Amino acid sequence: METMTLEKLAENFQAKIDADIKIEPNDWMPDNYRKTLIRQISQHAHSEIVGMLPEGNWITRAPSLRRKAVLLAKVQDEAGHGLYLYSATETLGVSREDTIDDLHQGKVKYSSIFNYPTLTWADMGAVGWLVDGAAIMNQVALCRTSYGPYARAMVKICKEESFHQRQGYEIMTNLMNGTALQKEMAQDALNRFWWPALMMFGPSDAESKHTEQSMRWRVKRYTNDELRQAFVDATVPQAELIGLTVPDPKLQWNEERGHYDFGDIDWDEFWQVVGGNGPCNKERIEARVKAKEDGAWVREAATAFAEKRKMRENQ
Ligand code: FAQ
Repeated sequence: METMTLEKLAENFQAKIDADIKIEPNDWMPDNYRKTLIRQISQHAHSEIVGMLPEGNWITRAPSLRRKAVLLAKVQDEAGHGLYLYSATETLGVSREDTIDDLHQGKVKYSSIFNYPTLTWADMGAVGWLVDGAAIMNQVALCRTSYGPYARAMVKICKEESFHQRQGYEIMTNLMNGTALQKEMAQDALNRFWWPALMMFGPSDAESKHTEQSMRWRVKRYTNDELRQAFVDATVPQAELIGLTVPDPKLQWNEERGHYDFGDIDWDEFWQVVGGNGPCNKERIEARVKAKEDGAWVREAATAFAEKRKMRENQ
């Protein structure tokens, strides 16, 4: 009897998904659907927050007041994205505190891309253009994901990511209109960020362990390889337009497929970075742990004030 009921619940759940009806926090959902969402949304939240570090590194060194204001606004937007996404994770029954502790203890992942250093000002261009560009490609699809709170968070996030991509491309365009040294700096940033940006979309479809089930649940609307291809197709003409060369000798337009063919991704590098051995993994986590420790007094003061007010109200 119990099994029958569960079967019926699962059947109704899948029927809702197939009819594109959003799943909301209080609806019945299979345990693994909940677990998949907690993993994906919390990883996404951590990526937004850890992702503030490589660009935050350049706020004090921005070359003009305008560029500083733009970069500051962008980095603050990423903090906001992290907060919406932690809230969306909480609707699935986990606490924000535990989720963040898992990150600090190295138990969970965040996007591989944020483990690469930002060495020059041109990296602010490459990150905005390529990293936010890749993020949008993935996140526009997630506006139609099956879990309501995640889908709704994505709508606002995508609007902001679009501004982020534009400001990055503007930096690259300005550098490509500049001196030989500035052009060289822009090309060097593209050389270093191109392949890691392609890795953001995750392992190839053949190696991706979650894609098949996540597509059935409409958590994901496109596969990793489909989104990676769409990103390459959209980005290569942008590079060419401003005189940049994509660092891939195998890159070629394939008339028959109507897509660019591109070279092999170094998956060993990807798994090394995901496994904690990228150039900046250690310092990124240390920076997050330090930020939490440094902010402890603020949380204590806020809680003490709230408790005092409660006591006064009860008097
Ligand atoms: N890095 O079976 P799949 C941004 C993990 S936001 C690290 O294919 P799935 C904005 C994966 O989690 C960037 N780990 O997994 C910004 C799984 O882990 P498990 C973040 C990765 O979930 C810009 C395992 O490998 N965006 O950048 C990566 O079906 C500038 C097997 O992989 C999102 O998180 C990776 N690149 O597909 C902020 C979007 N790829 O189970 C600041 C939402 C895969 O072993 C500055 N997430 N893994 O623990 C997704 O769409 C999906 O989770 C994928 C992966 C597509 C990332």
